[in-house]
Amino acid sequence: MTYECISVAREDRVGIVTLNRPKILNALNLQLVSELVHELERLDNDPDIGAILLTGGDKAFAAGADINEMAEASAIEIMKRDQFAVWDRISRISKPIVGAVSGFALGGGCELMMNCDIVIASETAVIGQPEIKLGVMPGAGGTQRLVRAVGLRKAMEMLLTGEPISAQEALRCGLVNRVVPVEAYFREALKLAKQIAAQPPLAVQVIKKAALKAEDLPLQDGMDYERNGFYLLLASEDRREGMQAFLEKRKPRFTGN
Ligand code: DAK
Repeated sequence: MTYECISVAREDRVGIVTLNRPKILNALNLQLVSELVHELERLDNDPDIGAILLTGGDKAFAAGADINEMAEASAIEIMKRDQFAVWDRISRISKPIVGAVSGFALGGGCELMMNCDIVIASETAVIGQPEIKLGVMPGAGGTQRLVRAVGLRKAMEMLLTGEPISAQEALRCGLVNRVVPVEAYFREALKLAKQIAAQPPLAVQVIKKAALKAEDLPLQDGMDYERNGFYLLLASEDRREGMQAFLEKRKPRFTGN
C-alpha cells in the first residue's frame, strides 16, 4: 500500500506512522486522515505488531484540520462526508499508540495527540485548541478529552482563548507524559513503544481497554469490567508462560495466545 500523506515503517514489533505534509505543517486533510485510519487499522490487525508509534515532524506534529479544505465546505457537505466516523475509528484502535510530538499540535492535531495513549513531547511542542479564533469549535473530541485530561478550568481557558500552551505547561497539567529535548523525543517514544510491544499482547490490549473505560464508567462498573478482563487473561497461554517463566527464573516467551 502506498500513501501520499503519511509514511510508514516498522522496527521490531512497533509500527511507525509519520504524518507527512511538512509544507503545510501536517495539516490534516481528508486524504491524510483516511490514510491514517487505514494504516492504524492495518497495524491493529497485524499480529506481528505490538504497539504503534504516531509522529509528525520536528516543526509540527499537526497544525490542525486543513483550513483550505474546511473554508468553503458547507455544514451539509461536512455532515455528508461523515468525517466524525473516521475519527471515531481512530479512538477504537485496540493496540497502544505512543505519540511522539514536536512543534505544533493544534486543533485536530491536539485532538489526534489526545487519542494517543502515552505522549512523549519535545520541549518545542506548542499545544492548543485554536478553533475559536476561526469562529468554530473543536469537532473531534477537543472539548471532551481536554477537560478529562487537564480538568475543567485549564481546558476552559485553552478552549475559550484559543491560546496554546508550552510543552512544560502540558507536562504540568498532565496532557503529556514526558518532555525531552527535540533531538530525543522520537528515540524516547520508540524506546517506550518497543518496551510495550514486548509485553504479552492480550494483556496489553485488555489493560488499554479497561483503563479507557475508567473515563466513562462509575467506579464499581469499572471494577466489574476490570474483573472480567482479569478472568479472561487467566485463561490465556501467556499467563501460564509468564508465571512459569518467573518460577523458572527465565525470560518469558509470549505468543499472544
Ligand atoms: N491548514 C492549512 N494550512 C495550514 C494550516 C492548517 N491548519 N496550518 C498551517 N498551514 C500552512 C500555512 O498556511 C502556510 O502555508 P503557505 O503560506 O506556506 O502556503 C504553511 O502551513 C506554514 O505556516 P505558517 O507560515 O503560518 O507558519 P508559522 O510558523 O508562521 O505559524 C502556525 C504556524 C501553526 C501558528 C500557523 O500556521 C497557524 O496558526 N495555523 C493554523 C492553526 C489552526 O488554526 N489550527 C486549527 C484548525 S481548525 C472535524 C475534525 C477536526 C476538526 C474539525 C472538524 N470533524 C471530524 C468534522 C479540527 C479543526 C481544526 O483543527
